Amino acid sequence: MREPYNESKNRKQEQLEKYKTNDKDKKLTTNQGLKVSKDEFSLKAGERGPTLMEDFHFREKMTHFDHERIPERIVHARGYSAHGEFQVYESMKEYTKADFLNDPSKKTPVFVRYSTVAGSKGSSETVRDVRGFATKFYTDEGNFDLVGNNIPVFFIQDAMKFPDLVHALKPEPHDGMPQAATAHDTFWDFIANNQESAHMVMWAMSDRAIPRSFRMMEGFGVHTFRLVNDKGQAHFVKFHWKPALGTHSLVWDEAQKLSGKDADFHRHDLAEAIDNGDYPEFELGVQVIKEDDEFMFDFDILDPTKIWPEEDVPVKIIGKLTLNRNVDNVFAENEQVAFHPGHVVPGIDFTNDPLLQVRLFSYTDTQLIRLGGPNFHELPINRPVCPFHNNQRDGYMRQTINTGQVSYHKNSLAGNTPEPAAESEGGYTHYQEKIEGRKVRARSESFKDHFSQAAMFWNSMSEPEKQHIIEAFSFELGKVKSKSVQQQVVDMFANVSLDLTRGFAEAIGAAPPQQGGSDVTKSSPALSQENTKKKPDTRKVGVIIGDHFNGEEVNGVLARLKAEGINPEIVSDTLNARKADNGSELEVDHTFLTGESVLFDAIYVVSGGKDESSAFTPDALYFVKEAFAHYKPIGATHSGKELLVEAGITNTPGVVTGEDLTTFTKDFTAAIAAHRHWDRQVV
Ligand code: HDD
Repeated sequence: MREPYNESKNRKQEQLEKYKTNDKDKKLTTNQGLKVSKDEFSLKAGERGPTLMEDFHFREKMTHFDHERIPERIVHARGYSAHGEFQVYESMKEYTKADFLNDPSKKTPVFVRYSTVAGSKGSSETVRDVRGFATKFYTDEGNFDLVGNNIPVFFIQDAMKFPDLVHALKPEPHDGMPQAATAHDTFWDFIANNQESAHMVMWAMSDRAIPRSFRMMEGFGVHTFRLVNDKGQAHFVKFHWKPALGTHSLVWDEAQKLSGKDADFHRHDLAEAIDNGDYPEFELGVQVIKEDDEFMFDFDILDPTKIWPEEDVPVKIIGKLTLNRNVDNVFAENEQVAFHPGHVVPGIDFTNDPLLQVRLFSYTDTQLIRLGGPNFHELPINRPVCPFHNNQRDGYMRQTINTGQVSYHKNSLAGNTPEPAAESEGGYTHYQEKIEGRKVRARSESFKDHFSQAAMFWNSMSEPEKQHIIEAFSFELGKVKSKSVQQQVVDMFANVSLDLTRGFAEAIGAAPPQQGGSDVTKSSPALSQENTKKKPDTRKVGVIIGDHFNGEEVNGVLARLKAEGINPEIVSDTLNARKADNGSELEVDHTFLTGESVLFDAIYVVSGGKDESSAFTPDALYFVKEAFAHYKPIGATHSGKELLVEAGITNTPGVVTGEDLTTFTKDFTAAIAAHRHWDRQVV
């Protein structure tokens, strides 16, 4: 466990403190501060009589309750957040004048909200979907929001189509189904008829769309932004978040089961990690392209359906984000936070990416309805940590009391203040890009190749990853009812790969494509999760145990696993502590009923019965078989080995058995670090 985080150092935390209140040990009052004498009964005309209008206490309580809900976000409704801080490793002055990227000694407070896109606020978290990764940097020059996703491209190129995309992917309007899923007709009809989506769909059908944890996924700003330095020189930039723990995923069967076993799986994981002091870390990376090199690529760098392959444009790692504090109140922070890609600071500017351009309109607009008016910037979570002054006034729920006579510019009565700041004083100036052209509604010719990078993505996958993509298409299109839509999708993705489409056409009863395929042979190794970091840190191991276990050995293994940063949790058929042969005891964390195998990264089987001598419980057998089928590492000692035999699990990759404490733990830790063992035969 690390040093506890010191809140007093963080300016945003100091600011939020002022708004916090705690009702414990206080007298109950109305919102007018009146102490109330009873809170259980309404005021009645007689004990058995009707409730009276006069009962202001009842009316206030009920009216407030009736108005507790606000509209959920139209997309990204289901989300969870944490506080933290960001620090740049070295000054980025050469590229940007953004103060928080110039000073390596400066810690900038941040608030990050992770989300799914399609589902409602109460939907499950392990569904197949894009994940939002939105970061608010509370800089000394104002808030900078990096409103990204865990997938580096987008479904469409022009935000004009965004309402259509979202209508197609949300539950179908006539029956309101399915929830939080794209496995239905309208989504795939949209895809087949808007083929710029091909690249993004490849990512969405890959393991990236079922992340193991918010802590184990990459983040991307998606658009091409501009960095501008203090000499006014600009570079094109793409932003990346790289997770310290690597990029890892669930398997589909596991993700679906988790939806039922723990619909809060990802928020549990995030909150628990922070509570344990296992602070999630992400490094910020930038890909930078000189202005003069804008047209050097075989794609348009402003097209949001394209990546800049990391092998061609390396990602320069420039700083670290650490999440070190859970939210205190989910509504006040997670729900009321308002992100906006247009919240920028001097040194960061936009490009003409048509998706970004319209996002710059949409986000303020949506907060007006969602948060109820134009003063949402005054909500504690949204306030900048630097002062803000202007002539905006009034509106619903205004909290600031602006004193003085003047609320207009220019003026003489207040000495023409608040006054605009010169660029040298930090005044934001837009990059003076030269623009020429005719007014048209059109897609740029340079945006018309929809399949080359989709094919590159496919080429970059390992064999297991390719198989998972085929299975994802088979599942999603298997749920589609329209034969025509199914066939259109097969024909569309024949432009990406014939192997891919032949892989799922049969499963969905469509005609395999006779022609198509792609000439693209290029691959980008950075796209495969096989090549990610593999570490055992913070992995959860379910330890299956009964009484009379070998105390010395098991305690030794557990201590060694913990020393590797692994978190073992004990699972048995009762929550009573289990007794070892040497008299020691282990507290039990879960029963087989409450601690399913899908909640763990790996299983350590010590014994599978009530004690070493009794028969294995069916629950223990199921537990181990299920973990095996999800390619998880399994370690066994003593009678645990017999359980593996009974479960039909032999000596296959990722299965570690042994009695020598040191060797067993070393091999098991390596198996855990590997995440999943795809080379295992699962029948
Ligand atoms: Fe968006 C929310 C990310 C395209 C319109 N978007 C939202 C959130 C994330 C993204 C992470 C949740 C923020 C939070 O946690 O509160 N959106 C993206 C990315 C996109 C993208 C990476 C493509 C590169 N979005 C996009 C377009 C539009 C929108 C093209 C419309 C023109 N997005 C919205 C929105 C939301 C939103 C409707 C819903 C809630 C909110 O803004 O605050 O305005």
